[in-house]
Amino acid sequence: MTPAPLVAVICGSRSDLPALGGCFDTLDRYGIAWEASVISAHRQPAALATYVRDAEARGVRVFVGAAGMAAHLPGVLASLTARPVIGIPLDAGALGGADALYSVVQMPPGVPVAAVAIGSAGARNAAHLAARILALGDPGLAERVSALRAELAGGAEVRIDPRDGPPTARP
Ligand code: AIR
Repeated sequence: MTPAPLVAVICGSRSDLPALGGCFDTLDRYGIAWEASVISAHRQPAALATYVRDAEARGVRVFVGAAGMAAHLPGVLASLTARPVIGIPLDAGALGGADALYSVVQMPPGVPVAAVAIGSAGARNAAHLAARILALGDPGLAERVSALRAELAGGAEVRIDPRDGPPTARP
């Protein structure tokens, strides 16, 4: 039997999915069960509310919302649940993601969204942050978080020739 998802990733459009690959890969790397959905806060508000209620009942602990343009999806998620919400602003329009960043980060007091960076870097960090939240109640996952931090800490390259080779891949 597949484990019940602990993280729900929701994006506003199928056009957002290419930016989110790193989020799914990173959740897999931690061994965190996740599910993904495409539900626009503006186009399908009623479906979003129904989905959140159902996901909570199924045991989802952390919600990740990703959207571009006027990216209200993470904020609306935070209005629908008391569980942690991480918002990924995406570059989907003329403003290069700054529009989405402001929409995600400028939440009113009492309705928090943890905003990460614009685009694929933020998508990866959303997964890392979800892992750290879940690790508070999961010693095995806490070990995996520590192991990845140790891997990063060991990656310093001292006295390199900057003209040598391509940059190394980041987690
Ligand atoms: N979006 C969809 N509903 C509300 C918003 N803000 C976002 C999507 C996508 C962008 O609008 O998250 O980044 C363009 O969506 P589409 O479907 O036109 O490609």
